[in-house]
Amino acid sequence: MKKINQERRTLLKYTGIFAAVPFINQVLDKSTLLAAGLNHFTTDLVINGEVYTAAHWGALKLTIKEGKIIKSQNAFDNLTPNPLQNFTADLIDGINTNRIKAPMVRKSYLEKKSNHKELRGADEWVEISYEKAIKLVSDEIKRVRKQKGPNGIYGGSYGWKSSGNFHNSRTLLHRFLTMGGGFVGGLGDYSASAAQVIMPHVLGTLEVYEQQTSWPIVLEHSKVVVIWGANPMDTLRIAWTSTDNQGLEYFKKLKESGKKILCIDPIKSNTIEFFEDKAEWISITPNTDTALMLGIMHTMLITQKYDKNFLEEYTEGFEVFEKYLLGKEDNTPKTAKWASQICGIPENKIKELAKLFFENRTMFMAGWNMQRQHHGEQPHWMLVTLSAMIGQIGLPGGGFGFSYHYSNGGSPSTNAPVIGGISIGKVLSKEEEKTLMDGAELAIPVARIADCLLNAGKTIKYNGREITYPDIDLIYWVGGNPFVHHQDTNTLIKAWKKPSSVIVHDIYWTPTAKMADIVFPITTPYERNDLTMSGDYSNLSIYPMKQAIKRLPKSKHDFEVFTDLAKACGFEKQYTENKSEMQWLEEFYNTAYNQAQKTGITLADGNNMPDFKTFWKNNRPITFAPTPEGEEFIRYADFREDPILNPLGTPSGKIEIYSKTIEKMQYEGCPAFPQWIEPIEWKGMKNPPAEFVLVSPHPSLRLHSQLSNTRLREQYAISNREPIWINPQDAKNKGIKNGDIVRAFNKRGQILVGAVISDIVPKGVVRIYEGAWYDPENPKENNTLCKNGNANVLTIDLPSSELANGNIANTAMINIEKYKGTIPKLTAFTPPKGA
Ligand SMILES: Nc1nc2c(c(=O)[nH]1)N[C@H]1C(S)=C(S)[C@@H](COP(=O)(O)OP(=O)(O)OC[C@H]3O[C@@H](n4cnc5c(=O)[nH]c(N)nc54)[C@H](O)[C@@H]3O)O[C@H]1N2
Ligand SMILES: Nc1nc2c(c(=O)[nH]1)N[C@H]1C(S)=C(S)[C@@H](COP(=O)(O)OP(=O)(O)OC[C@H]3O[C@@H](n4cnc5c(=O)[nH]c(N)nc54)[C@H](O)[C@@H]3O)O[C@H]1N2
Ligand SMILES: [Mo]
Repeated sequence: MKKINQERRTLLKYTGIFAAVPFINQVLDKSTLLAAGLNHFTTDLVINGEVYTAAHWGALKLTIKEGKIIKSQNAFDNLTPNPLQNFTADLIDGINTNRIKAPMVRKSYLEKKSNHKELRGADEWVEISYEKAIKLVSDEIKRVRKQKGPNGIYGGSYGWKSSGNFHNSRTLLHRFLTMGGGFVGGLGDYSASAAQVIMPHVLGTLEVYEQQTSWPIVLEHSKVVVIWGANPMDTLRIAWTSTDNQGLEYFKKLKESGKKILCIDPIKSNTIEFFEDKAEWISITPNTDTALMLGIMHTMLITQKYDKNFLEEYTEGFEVFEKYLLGKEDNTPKTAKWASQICGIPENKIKELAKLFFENRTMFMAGWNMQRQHHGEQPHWMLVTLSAMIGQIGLPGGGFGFSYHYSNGGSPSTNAPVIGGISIGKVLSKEEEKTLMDGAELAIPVARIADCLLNAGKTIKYNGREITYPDIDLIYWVGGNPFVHHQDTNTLIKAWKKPSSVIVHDIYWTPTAKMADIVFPITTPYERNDLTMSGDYSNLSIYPMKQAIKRLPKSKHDFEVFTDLAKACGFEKQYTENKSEMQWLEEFYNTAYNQAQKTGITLADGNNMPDFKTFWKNNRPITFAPTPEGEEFIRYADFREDPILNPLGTPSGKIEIYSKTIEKMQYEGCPAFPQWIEPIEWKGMKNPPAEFVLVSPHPSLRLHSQLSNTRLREQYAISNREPIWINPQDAKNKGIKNGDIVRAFNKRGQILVGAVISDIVPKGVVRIYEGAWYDPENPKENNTLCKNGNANVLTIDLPSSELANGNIANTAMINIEKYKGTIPKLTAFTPPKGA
């Protein structure tokens, strides 16, 4: 444990030795001053020197020359390189300078043409003045509110936006829409919806967004580490706040630890490549993990190698599950052989795993891809059940963890004080507040957006209750890219044409911006001041995000746009609280600072936390030390020690292998205990609708669609398209060669991709990363070809089940063929006509 503190100190020593940065006083141009009328503050822009800022991909040191970013690197020189960190300069312009440069409106919308909705995504754009844009938007919001109430406005606005506790675009939108009288929001997320709804029934917590058994404990005690459907060496390049790299450093230690490491993944991911001969790759048929787990559990049961005491003392309902395992009712014992036929892993291997897991301290580190699937509620529930049979939950280095691959889960917690952030505020009018209280279900599951737009008034089931879709007439989206992230793009296009108005803020002409009616040009995070913490679970550091460069002349911060809209709607003062950007930041910082003063918490180097002025002037991350409790944290240790005194938050207080709550719901898609349920499309189905299973995991060289418009693209694009990985034998059968342009298609749509022939994908499976910008060949045509290769044109827009209504991006089958048509010019990164 001491070792880690030492390392932290070294890390700090490095930050300490950077040369002082020359600060040059510079008054910004008028456009950077707040619309709120607080125009006295000036800030310093470095013209030549270094500026520290941060992004989801970590703390950044930017080198500035004559007011331009010429270099971008990790702020901590001693950490594993993260390729996402070096392309900040490209983000200022984007490929083809695809920044939105001015407020713009779609021509037929501006002209109020009766067919204007049909032309979304296929129209010309017109620049308008900022004042006119504010008037157009505020008038339209007032109209919709008057006619439809808060139910007429969809502000769910799902998305990853940028880091920063102030310029937090989604929250800023919610603040504006809440104060104005409410809106329809989004429930859950695209990341872990299925798991985060099932887990509270099973364990009483979300599980996916919680601190894991600490890494030092894993490194000391686990004998076997199973990386189950996770690709941490890629997914830990980013964090929801900003990454501090700790996860990558720990996986490097795991590689050198000599432990038995297994990776269960259909594809030989970059993580598996990273482990080289230190890990064993077990390739599984996509969408069949629950079957594999059942095969392992059946083996444990019949060989009597499982922990009966644990099941008795700490779980509920194993007896029902046991009958299912043995096939008492369905006549199908879930034997290793049965599992093998479904999941493609040899029977003997399955038996071997059962023994290995039971006889050794085993930690399952599961990712989330397998719950972004049809019946995605089952795999994590099943893995908890498997862990319960093994009986190591709550022991050092045993059990399961659902967040080692995400935002540095397991990196030991500090007791750092936490900085504040912009809040969504309150509904201002009492009357509106009352309507909001009455209409208790003002949110829809995020991934049901297209279904909701297409079926106003339809009632769906959701986690034991019902939700009636509102009649949405206005969509307001900031900080997200639904025309990249949502499943079945062609259905989304139809749905998107329903409402009267679509308003989007973005930095770039993304496919979503192109599908809007009105767009506002937003600043990049490098053109504004902000603050963020790192270590979503550990609260390790506070990063300053200092403005690095002057902003584009007509661009605005989201905050400024909403301030002016609030002004037009009569609640500017409440929106801004009369505070400027720097005043907000000071307040957020002081929330932590005052706490540090009170409790005496110091930085990792023993120094006191600096006051805001000093912190801002120093322009360096500050780091706190993990606590001994943080380093020794074992998830569920207290429950294990005394399940009566420390019960779980489930109805029984125990781990619910059988849930009476779910039983009462009577859902077809989610029975009362975890099961193998055939997904709607998969390799082993009777009459597959297509030849190949499509796996669309998260991209190693982007964050979803973010960073697509940088030169990182040169490292992965094939013939200027998104790559598709194809097994050599499949490629041979189809006459496809490396670098060929391939048409991938199914009944939902068609895309062009560039072939990478490689045996990292098994036969019958192809991989296309999520996140390619949708680029329709002929936007006026239904089911037109996406020229850039957005996987979601091919995915299915169905809910995981009635329970969670999570997306099922990773359950889909497609066909592929060598593309023989004329190769269309890529326009994904070209601004639309008129812009
Ligand atoms: N097929 C498939 N699809 C998937 C997934 C999958 O596994 N497979 N995964 C899903 C998951 S888990 C997720 S989380 C989603 C991600 O989907 P998104 O979160 O929508 O993806 P991003 O590309 O991060 O979109 C962020 C957008 O915000 C913009 N932006 C950045 N900063 C600002 C700002 O300050 N202001 C404003 N106004 N805009 C800003 C960016 O330019 C970008 O357009 O995708 C989902 N889709
Ligand atoms: N670089 C980078 N990092 C990211 C993101 C990003 O876009 N880029 N996105 C972030 C976000 S928002 C999220 S939600 C997380 C996502 O985290 P995850 O959902 O865990 O990530 P994925 O890449 O979707 O999938 C992880 C692994 O599961 C494998 N897999 C696919 N299907 C199956 C299956 O049926 N069974 C098994 N056992 N394995 C399967 C994939 O091949 C992949 O290697 O990542 C985060 N980190
Ligand atoms: Mo996500």
